[in-house]
Amino acid sequence: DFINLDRLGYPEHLNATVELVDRHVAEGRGDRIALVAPGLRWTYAELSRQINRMAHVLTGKLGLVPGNRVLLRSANNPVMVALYMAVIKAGGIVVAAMPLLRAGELVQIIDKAEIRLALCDASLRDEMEKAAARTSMLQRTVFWEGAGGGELGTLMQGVPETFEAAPTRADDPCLLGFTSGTTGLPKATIHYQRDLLVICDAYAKEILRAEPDDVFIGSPPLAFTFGLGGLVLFPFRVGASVVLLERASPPDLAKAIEEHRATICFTAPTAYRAILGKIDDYDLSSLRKCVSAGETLPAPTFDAWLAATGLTLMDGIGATEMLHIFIAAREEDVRPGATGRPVPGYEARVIDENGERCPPGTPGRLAVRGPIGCRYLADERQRVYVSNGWNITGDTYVEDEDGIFWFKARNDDMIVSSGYNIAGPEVESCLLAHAAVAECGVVGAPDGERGRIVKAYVVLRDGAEATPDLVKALQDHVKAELAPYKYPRAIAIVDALPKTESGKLQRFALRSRAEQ
Ligand code: 3SK
Repeated sequence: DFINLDRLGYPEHLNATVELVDRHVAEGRGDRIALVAPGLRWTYAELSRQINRMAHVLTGKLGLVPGNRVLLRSANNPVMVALYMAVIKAGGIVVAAMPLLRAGELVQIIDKAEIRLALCDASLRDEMEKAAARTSMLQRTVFWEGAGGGELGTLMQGVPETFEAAPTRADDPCLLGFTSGTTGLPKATIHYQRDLLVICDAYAKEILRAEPDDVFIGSPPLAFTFGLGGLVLFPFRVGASVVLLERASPPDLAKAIEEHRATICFTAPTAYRAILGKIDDYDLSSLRKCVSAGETLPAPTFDAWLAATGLTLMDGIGATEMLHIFIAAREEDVRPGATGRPVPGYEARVIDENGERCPPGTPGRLAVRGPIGCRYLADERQRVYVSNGWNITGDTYVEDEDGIFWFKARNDDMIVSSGYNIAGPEVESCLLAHAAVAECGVVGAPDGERGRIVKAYVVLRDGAEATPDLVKALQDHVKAELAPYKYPRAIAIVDALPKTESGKLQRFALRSRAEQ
């Protein structure tokens, strides 16, 4: 069944911040805790006041008008959350950039989304300033420090604590989610005010069944829509609280679960595996739900987590294009190793090359449709992603006789490692810029800890020597040019790469070599 949006009662005019934050204050829940971070606890009332002051700064001193796009860049902290909500309340469009992105990657986003205003945590100043110097598009960058200092803090002084929300419509854009695309050329996916509520009312209410007393925690960055949903929208929709971690390595995450008695955790299988390795060091007994997404969840990880904690990992697959999870496992209906069933409101099927539905048990391309679909910003790749109203996600799946969906493989050049999507060709272009590299091919290789790792096959230029120092230099080169999680953790120096007769790299041959 599709979710009938009329039945859900979304009005023609709505503002997601009003629904997610201000509603709690208006209905007498303002003193409940919304955000927890080191040394800070903001109630919904305090969060609402912060958002209002930021919205005044945005629309007054910084000249934002509805429809303007605003870049936000920070680790997961309260100011980042409040700014997200403030831009949306003011009718602007948030473009959140991962904190690890390098200047070149930021410039691509700024130019593509035509961003004139950026707000950035001062701890990420260097790459932001480098980016600003490389594009004439960006007119103004405001930095903030800690929980409200720096230039933003100065701008917020003496500003009113109430703000009338922009009269946004349910179908006004409020978010551009960037995804790197298989070639590394980023694509922006447009999401509307209503979409932010739809994912709560579909996944969070129907599958997660969160409660106001829940304490959410997790590791995905807020710039990744997995993190935005799990660590902002879902808790806010039910008036629960969220613990924000700027550093969320698996030990940090496990320690924080214990310290804050967190009840719902969002992270990727890699993190669950790493925590399992030291499970006796932590008291995780407060947890009642653990969501796993961003990469495939192997059955052994599921089994080990169940044995160690008594909890079923709730697997799910989502996409930035679809905003959040569209196939998921309910706790009471889990098949280890399977992703699950379509989230209520979504339909999924496995199709063959001609777009026909495959019989149960036959692998094919995953096609999905529902209340949210892909709308790329001015990008030809829209035609590839959406066909006959179905979103073709780029995954190979099998649907079994019971309507359960089982992941088989990605059918493009994306490498999913520790929950990050990494475009092989982007890493190739970066390596090719190094003086020692003549040719290269980059694919995913299986890895017990991270699911997959980035593996580069490199042909060296004459005169370059295959030494451990050179391998390290190549890795450092990628870390300096691209977000560090993209660097090749394995590099094989080879004499030649497999090619077609016309000289094209045969990535499938490298992929199968990497599997061995
Ligand atoms: O499965 C994913 O990678 C994903 C992407 C975007 C939003 C949510 C999820 C789980």
